[in-house]
Amino acid sequence: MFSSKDSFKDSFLKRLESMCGKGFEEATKRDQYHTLGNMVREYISSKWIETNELYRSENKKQVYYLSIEFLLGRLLGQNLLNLGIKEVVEEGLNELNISLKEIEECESDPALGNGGLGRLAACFLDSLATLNLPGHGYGIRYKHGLFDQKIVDGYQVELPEQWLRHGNVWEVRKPDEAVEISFWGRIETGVDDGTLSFRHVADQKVLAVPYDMPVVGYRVDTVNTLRLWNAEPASFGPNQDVLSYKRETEAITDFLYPDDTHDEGKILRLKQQYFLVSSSLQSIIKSYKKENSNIRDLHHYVAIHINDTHPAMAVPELMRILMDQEDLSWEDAWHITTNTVSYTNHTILAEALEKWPIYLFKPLLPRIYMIIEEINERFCAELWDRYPGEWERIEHMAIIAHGLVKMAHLAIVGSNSINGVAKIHSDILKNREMKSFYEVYPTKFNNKTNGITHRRWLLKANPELTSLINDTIGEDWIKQPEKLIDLKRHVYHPELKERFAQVKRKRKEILAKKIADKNGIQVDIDSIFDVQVKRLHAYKRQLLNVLHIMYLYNRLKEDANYSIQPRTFIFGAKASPTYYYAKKIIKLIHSLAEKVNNDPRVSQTIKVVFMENYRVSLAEDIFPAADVSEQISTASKEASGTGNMKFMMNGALTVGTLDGANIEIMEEIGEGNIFTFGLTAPEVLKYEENGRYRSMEYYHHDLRIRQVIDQLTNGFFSEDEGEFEAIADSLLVQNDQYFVLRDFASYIDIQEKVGTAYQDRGKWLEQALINVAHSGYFSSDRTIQNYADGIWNIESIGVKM
Ligand code: 7GP
Repeated sequence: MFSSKDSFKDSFLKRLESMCGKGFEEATKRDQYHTLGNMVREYISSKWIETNELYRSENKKQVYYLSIEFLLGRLLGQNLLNLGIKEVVEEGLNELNISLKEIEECESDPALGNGGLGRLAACFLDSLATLNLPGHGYGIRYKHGLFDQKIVDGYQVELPEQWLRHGNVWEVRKPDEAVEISFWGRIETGVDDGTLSFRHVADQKVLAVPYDMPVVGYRVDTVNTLRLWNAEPASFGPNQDVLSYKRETEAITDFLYPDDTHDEGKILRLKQQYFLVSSSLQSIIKSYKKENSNIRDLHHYVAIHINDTHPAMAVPELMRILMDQEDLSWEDAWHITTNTVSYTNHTILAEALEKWPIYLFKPLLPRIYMIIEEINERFCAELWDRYPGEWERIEHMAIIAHGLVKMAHLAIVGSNSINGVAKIHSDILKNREMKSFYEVYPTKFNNKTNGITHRRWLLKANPELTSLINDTIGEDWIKQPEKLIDLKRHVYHPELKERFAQVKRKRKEILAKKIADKNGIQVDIDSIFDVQVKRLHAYKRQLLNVLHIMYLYNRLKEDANYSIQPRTFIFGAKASPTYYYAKKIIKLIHSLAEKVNNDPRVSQTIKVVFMENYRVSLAEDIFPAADVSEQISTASKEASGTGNMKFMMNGALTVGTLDGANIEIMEEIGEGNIFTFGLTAPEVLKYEENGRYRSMEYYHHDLRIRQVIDQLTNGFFSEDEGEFEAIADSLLVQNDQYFVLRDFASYIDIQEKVGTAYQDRGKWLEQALINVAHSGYFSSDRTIQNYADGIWNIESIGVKM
């Protein structure tokens, strides 16, 4: 089918007819997409079967990555690339006058995630398969992924996302492997051989039906599985209100919660979490039991990873299965469970820490709650032995306290490994946020610095840069990304620099065209493309970026002689639908864009662009075109960041605080190749402790600050002077929780340096190339190998066809 372009063309045309019931002439782009997708999936299936058979016959340890989010992005292009059939397909299609790129655009982004945590899970799947590691994702098949963002008059409007509307060519429904999930009801107590036994008698049963998607490794025969669960009615009993039962069950997988670092605390979310955990564990245990007779060996063959605390009920659910179904004692079940489960923390923001009220939890999941109570009692008893009389400490560490179940505590106590996602983040966990737990379990805590898959974020997103690297250092780096460092020897060669400049220019042209089409704004290719794309959050400080632009606007207006390197400020961000402040920032960016872009003189120097509906596919056009990467979170608040790595890999220079992985990026490339500014994490934490920060002082003492803050409420932007009052209040009345004003001056300074540095073109290009050369360390292949060796204890299994 894909052996040559002629055989491809042949099969494609035949398949198009048989699948769509149309001739070539009538077929739409979407028909072509479905045809090609179908052919690729079929091509994958033999490798997929082979992989599964090998995993069964080798019977080695496998890891299951449980995550409430997988932010995959489009799959057609990535699969073609990984399978090594992209060229054949592209050439064949060209001869039929079809553009592969246009076909790819028919695929809707599977946006089953919000941001960092979900995208990391997707990068990890790609690395697991590529490294031939037996590892699979388990998640939820949301009918509606993250909302589509429309901007209307500068305001964000959310539209339901519809990725399944035209079907999903990659999935295979497996009704035979469906399992039942129990909610509500009561616990039946029995006596077996003199010991008490418990059983949950459910009031509501829901069917979890798996949809499997293949995860194709790069140029290997390994095809792992992403299993996404769909909720359906289990069976209809007599006297049942059939319609409402159907509605209630299906609601479980209807939509993704559009919040990332904020905890919603709704019962539907709790149902989603248990639904994911229970279906995944039942399925994992079933397949384990097919090959293994002794359940007591489970932890030697199975590792279960929980991506943040959303799947933390894996701990009590595994206990339930081992005790209530496999008849193990508490002690044996606990030994197996804690040796099976490991946990990653993704944020220290207090508002993200999941705490479930008992009154919601206990009636919905009575047996799970009962097990958590027992885990808690035993844990507190241990603490009591260790810290006799220290009530406060024990209350503070308890899993259940003050009417709440604390999911992070459950995850820590019930797992064998707790990791942060960048050095500084893991240190903050150990020394502050989770200090008391670190004292009890010092060996459980570790760091695994995040990474990104260079296959999507370089090979797929930036083929131009990929070819240039191949021409310069050969292709070994693709399989061994750390070899990108070989580029370093060449960064001073004028020819390489010139070719890199051409690549960047071409990618800026592509993005500029998109901006012209979508926003109707003409941007200057020779200006610095200065980009901040990520979720909208106060701690990420898009506001600091905005205030800097306002300051530049004011200077340019006031001083006809003020001259700077022209810049295009590009934003992309979704705000959680209920996050009032974040939505106001989006409106502010639009108001600012209107002011700046419509000023005949200022707009010759700076422009502001907000790109609607930021998502994986759009990101693939943005990263390659960036000159400057904005990573300006309040130090200590961004656990790692991964956008920072994507920019670096595409040769953008970072303007950043010493936060998250920015620090490790700096360590890799050297202080001279990054623009850092602002408070450090210890300084921020100290302010937070001593409460000595007074934002008002900065307002009074810095005229630049006073001017821009006054402009938020004096009618400068809008007739409605109240429009941005909440933002001004956050900075002054609420004492600027994220130290925007404190870091303002140092941000302005560093941005001035950026402008000057850009004018030394030769040096800038060298620095950009140094960034690319060092980005190999931030490949998720390195991260996943660290997890495999340091946490999961799994080995690669080479599938060979
Ligand atoms: C994010 C962190 O904010 C980001 O710094 C990190 O790079 C990313 O995870 C991957 O580790 N956190 C989330 O996306 C999130 O939802 C709440 O955190 C649990």
